[in-house]
Amino acid sequence: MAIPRLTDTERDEALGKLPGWALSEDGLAIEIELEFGDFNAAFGFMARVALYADKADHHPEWFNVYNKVRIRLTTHDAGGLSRRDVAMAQFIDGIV
Ligand code: HBI
Repeated sequence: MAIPRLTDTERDEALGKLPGWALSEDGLAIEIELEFGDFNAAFGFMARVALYADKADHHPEWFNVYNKVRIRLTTHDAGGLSRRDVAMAQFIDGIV
């Protein structure tokens, strides 16, 4: 489904309200690294994000080792950042 890519202004405005998130080197994604108490907490977090992703039909690119989770959000259909990435980042910020 076609979804518009954020303009640079929209992107910068969104990033300003997403503490801890950074623009990727290639400018196509936002990224964060999260640290939890242990693997159980990290995986529980990932399970919650997975349920959100399934409902939103928008999926993160992520890496987990023990209590650390690295997340990259981008919208493949938009060829960069879209409002779906901002919404997912806001959801994530709300549950950590
Ligand atoms: N997730 N991050 C991301 N980007 C997409 O473009 C995307 C997705 N999940 C599902 C999905 N697209 C499909 O539903 C179609 O829109 C391609």
